[in-house]
Amino acid sequence: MHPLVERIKKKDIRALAKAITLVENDHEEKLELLSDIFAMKKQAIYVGLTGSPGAGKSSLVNRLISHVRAEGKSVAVIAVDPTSPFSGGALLGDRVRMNEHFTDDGVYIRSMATRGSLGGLARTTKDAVRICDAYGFDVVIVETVGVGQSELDIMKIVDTTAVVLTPNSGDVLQIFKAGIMEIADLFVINKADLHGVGKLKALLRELVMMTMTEHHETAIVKTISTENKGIDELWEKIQAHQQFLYHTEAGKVRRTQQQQLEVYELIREEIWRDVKQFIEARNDLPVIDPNDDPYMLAKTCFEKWKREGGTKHGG
Ligand SMILES: Nc1nc2c(ncn2[C@@H]2O[C@H](COP(=O)(O)OP(=O)(O)O)[C@@H](O)[C@H]2O)c(=O)[nH]1
Ligand SMILES: [Mg+2]
Repeated sequence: MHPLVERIKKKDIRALAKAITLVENDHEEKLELLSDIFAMKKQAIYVGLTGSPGAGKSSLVNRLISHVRAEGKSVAVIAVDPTSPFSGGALLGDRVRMNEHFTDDGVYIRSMATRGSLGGLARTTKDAVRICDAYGFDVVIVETVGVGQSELDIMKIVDTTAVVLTPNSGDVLQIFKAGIMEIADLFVINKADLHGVGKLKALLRELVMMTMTEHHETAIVKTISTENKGIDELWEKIQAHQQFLYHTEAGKVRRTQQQQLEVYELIREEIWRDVKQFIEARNDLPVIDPNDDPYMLAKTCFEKWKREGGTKHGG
């Protein structure tokens, strides 16, 4: 077993932080470590909160932490910002909003940004979520700033995705265009103290009806995070969705499909790593002139790699 995993087993929080950094840096021990981590999988609930900047995600996470802690459960939060190459930036505000929980042993908060990992931010975030699960956190919350495709990728890593909207923000059209309907497991109308709540709810209800499957109806919850309202219902709906995923046949089918997709993604990452090493080991970089045909060069490289059996055999 990897030494960091041994330490995580003994509830060493510094080892948890180190393990996430190791994964972020694409360390060569990554897959071995993550495989040990996967074997330690517990029963954590994986929740994602996504939405536009300023929708109130961090405020909601802060309230959810308190709610879940009151039930005696521990919580890890991973705040992801795909727009920022560094940790910090927009996340600084999040740190302020979750400040009261920083001294609580039952709470772990970590920021992640685009820096690092070959597999991309979504991949690294999923690995970080699993590390938190292995450590023994009961709930793992991922907060992401919504920006199109990377938002969609990041949503795929949790079990239950809540899309946070606010009245009169115009986000609904965006959601419909970006294909978020298919990925949203529940909608949160935050800032329900503002005008336009009824209109937004009616619109969402229509969209939900249009895209509803026979297995699970996407819930719509109203919250006012500044007044701590609606948080209990939000938590209830999250748990109801978990119930669907883990205790129904349709939920099992969905989880199986997700796991298959993940294996394909990991294979893609491994192949890419190997092809790149193969090319670099030969100092056989494909583009010499900016006018070179990228299609033919990619094809030639890939075929050479296949013919020579990758880095292991070709050297
Ligand atoms: N009126 C109102 N403001 C809120 C509510 N929830 C959050 N806010 C405010 O919205 C701003 C952005 O909140 P934040 O949690 O940082 O949003 P995030 O960018 O989605 O994480 C802050 O000034 C919050 O105080 C709410 O329910 N009602
Ligand atoms: Mg935030």
